[in-house]
Amino acid sequence: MAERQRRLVAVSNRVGPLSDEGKAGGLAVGLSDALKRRGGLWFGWSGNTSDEGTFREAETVIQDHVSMTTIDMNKEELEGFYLHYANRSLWPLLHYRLDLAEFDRQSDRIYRSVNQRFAARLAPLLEPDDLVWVHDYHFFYLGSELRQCGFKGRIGFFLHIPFCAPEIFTALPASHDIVRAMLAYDVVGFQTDTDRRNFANFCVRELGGEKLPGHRIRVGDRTIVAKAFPIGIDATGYARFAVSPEAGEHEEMLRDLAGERLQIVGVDRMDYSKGLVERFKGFERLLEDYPENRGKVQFLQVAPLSRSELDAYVELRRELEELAGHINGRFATLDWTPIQIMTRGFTRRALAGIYRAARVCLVTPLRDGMNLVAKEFVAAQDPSDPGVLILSRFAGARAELENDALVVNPYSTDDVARALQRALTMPFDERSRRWEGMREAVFAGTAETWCDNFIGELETFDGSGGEVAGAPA
Ligand code: ADQ
Repeated sequence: MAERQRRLVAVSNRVGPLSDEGKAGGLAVGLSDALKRRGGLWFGWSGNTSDEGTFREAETVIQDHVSMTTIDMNKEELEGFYLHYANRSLWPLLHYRLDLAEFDRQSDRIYRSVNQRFAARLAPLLEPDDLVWVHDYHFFYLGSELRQCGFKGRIGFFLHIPFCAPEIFTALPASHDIVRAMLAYDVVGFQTDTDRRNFANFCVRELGGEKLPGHRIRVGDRTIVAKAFPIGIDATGYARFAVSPEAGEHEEMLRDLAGERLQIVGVDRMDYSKGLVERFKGFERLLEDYPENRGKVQFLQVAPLSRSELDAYVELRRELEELAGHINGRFATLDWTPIQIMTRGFTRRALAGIYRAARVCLVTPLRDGMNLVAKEFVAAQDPSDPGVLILSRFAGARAELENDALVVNPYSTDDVARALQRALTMPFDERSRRWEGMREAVFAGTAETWCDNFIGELETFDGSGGEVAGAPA
């Protein structure tokens, strides 16, 4: 198909790595596979600050048919755009944490201007028939800014994190401007149908729009597609990682360490959205309410530090370390440490080995767009001894895995403890049956199908693409 040859241009805050070995975040894992397959341009921030900031000359690295072009930010841009607006206003708000969200007009102004600067730098690199795919909450205004620069081609947007209920989103002073700007995209993708519905309801209730058949929304003279595209992993590749020598070494190390004990693992960036405090309390409740587990289980939480510049994250680390100390102090014996927390990164292969050594994986975020750890855990399991997934009802992954994971309310310590007990005592046949069900889902909805579905929707879009949407006031 000739249309398949259109160039893909991806835009995201962090670019790369394309390598399997990288300590990649969720977004990079999905996107790099698509770009490598199609070839294209990946545009974003260099990760560096310089005095010239977004005006400094771009750098381009070409690897595996992908050009990775990045620009700097200056200190003021980085602070206002990334640390403040993206991470202190949008991230907590969209994860339903209005209590942690801070709003100020200075960072709002800088966020808009960085979006405008990125669009101005990207626009000259675009061909009219490029498919531009913008990622995540850092770049809500980028599409509308590209339209202002005169780009009339297709632009899609995918939100990796939740889109909260309109009742919460309206607390953001710029909520109307942001959603109006999102209407400049042709296709807007969400992780789940709940997120899509929240967005559609905002358009209807706040902007007087209407829902049309075929996942379309009309606001004024703009009609766009808003649809759920649940992100997946490279399931086959991941299953291969899990049997690599490096994974084997890590699996063995953990099994040796555990001995006869059953291993519970959690793997999350250290972020308040991941429900780590509640999870630790759930584990403590397990040891309280089901004392037969004392000395028989051990819990490893891998939690690489993220955003350590922000107070909320420093506070979280302190609280977790204290809590782990408290649990160990209360239950440890000379030869048993119940809970261990590790803040270092692992390669994807090493992590796959850790998943494989686990009898139970705890994925209990208070909110999560999707949560790829849940899917990686499933893909990494040994069919002859598969582990059990305990999954939060508030993770996007629930939609695909709820039949066979043990679904919990992460706020309920009792619920988490009960699910842990059930998982630890689950007979092999049930473990195996549940794992087969989840495996099927993880192999059906992969990173590849996610990309193909989104790009397919963007390619076939026949709405009023190219018009300038209501520019933000
Ligand atoms: P994240 O919030 O980063 O992603 P998640 O989807 O779980 O959450 O992805 C984390 C990734 O980091 C996984 O691929 C995991 O293997 C990796 N990782 C975690 N700890 C690691 C460690 N110690 N060493 C190396 N790698 C580690 C955001 C959204 C999610 C959404 C993704 C993708 O918050 O909801 O699922 O984007 O869209």
